[in-house]
Amino acid sequence: MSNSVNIDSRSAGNLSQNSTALWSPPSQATTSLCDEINDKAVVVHVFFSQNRNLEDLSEFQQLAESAKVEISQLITTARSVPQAKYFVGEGKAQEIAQAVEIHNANVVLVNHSLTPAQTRNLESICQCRVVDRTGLILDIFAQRARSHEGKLQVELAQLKHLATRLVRRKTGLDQQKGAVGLRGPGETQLETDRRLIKVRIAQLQNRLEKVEKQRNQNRQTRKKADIPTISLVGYTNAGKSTLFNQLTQANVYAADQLFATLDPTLRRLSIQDVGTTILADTVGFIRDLPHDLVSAFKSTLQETTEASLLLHVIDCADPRKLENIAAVNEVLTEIKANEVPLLLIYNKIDQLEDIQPHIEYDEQNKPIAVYLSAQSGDGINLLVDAIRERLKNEILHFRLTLPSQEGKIRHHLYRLNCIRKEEISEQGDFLLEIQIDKVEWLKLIKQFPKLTEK
Ligand SMILES: Nc1nc2c(ncn2[C@@H]2O[C@H](COP(=O)(O)OP(=O)(O)OP(=O)(O)O)[C@@H](O)[C@H]2O)c(=O)[nH]1
Ligand SMILES: [Mg+2]
Repeated sequence: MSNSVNIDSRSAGNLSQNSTALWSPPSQATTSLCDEINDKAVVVHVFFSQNRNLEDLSEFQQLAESAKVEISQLITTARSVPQAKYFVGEGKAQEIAQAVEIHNANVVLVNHSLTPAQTRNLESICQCRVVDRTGLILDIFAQRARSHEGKLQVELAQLKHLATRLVRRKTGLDQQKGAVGLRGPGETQLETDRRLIKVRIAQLQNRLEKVEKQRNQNRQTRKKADIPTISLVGYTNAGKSTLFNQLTQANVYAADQLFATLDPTLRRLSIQDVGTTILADTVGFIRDLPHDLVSAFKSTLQETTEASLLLHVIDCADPRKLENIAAVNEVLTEIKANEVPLLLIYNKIDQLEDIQPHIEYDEQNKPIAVYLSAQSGDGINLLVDAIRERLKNEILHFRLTLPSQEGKIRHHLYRLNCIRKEEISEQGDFLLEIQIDKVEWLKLIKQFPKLTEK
């Protein structure tokens, strides 16, 4: 049993054998052997347009290095569309297989999404594991997961990915399928694997729900105490953790590798005129972030969706700056955080000539972007000013009608000292004139969803 699952799970793209041991306890399920073993890889990239995007390739090399893989050879090719059998052409597939043999490599990394069949075909011609881009990203996450919750989330994402790739193999018992009817022995094996994966997925979801409850409770407590959360988001390696350390004098891990941060870290940050806030450092995003990962990380990403302000950190020295911004916006939309107020942080200005730290304002004089260097600290004071303005300055004025039975909400509004005038209608409703900080209002809406019905 474990044999067949292990073979298939390799095609799910896990480099580390341990992380594919489906039935081991969760504490070990995502530990990776890669800390000790250096996989030797042949890296494959296909250019699909005339204009060869070398940055995309170098990012993939960075991903491989971040997974602690040694690159033995890089093979590139150009095609107009993927080939059905191997993704690359037959001749190229043979060239890859030869490179594997020459370098004695034990894995082929392909910078694209492969179908299960393409993975299998390449594996059989190369006689080694084949891992696609999604598999590589999942593997890095497996190596980085430290917290209990992080490990559960990564294992869940791996299993969901695996579940979609668990397909019948061309060899062995499966071939008998036709001969013995629909439920041949091979099919039964496959069904068993599927069932076991389903059971494990349900178990993981159950455990995650419990951890999630605790996280929600903590967030509720912060909400009750009216503490706004500021969440750092951005492309991986943009400098979020470096900025987090600068702002909070913390010492979280920041490094020139992709996905250095996985578990969110929260610290108090005191801002004049705003009071105590919570700053959250979170996992970085990347182009084509596997959907299974986004959904598995839903609860940690919630720090982001429920923040009062997002700081979108951008490496402005990266030639793909605009594409990176678009990729981050895409994930923000996917996790429904695209309507949270946002401040753009153009980081690493020390790497560009002629840019001084400064704040950019919109027509209403609202700060929308800050240019700074998280590493040198230049412009950090401007960032604090901009955060203050963004969290302080948006005052809303409006009228609100509350039915008489909503005394609790009225009481709350009085406590916030935001009722400027009050009348009672003939029906006994409260007619209120409200003046309130936008951040406070957003928090109130979350606490009393009824308010949005008004
Ligand atoms: N030159 C320069 N380098 C910086 C600056 N800020 C961060 N870095 C470097 O960029 C690299 C990535 O920094 P991190 O803070 O780990 O980036 P991150 O966004 O947290 O990355 P992940 O956690 O991997 O998503 C590190 O090598 C930092 O030293 C900066 O202002 N200037
Ligand atoms: Mg980080």
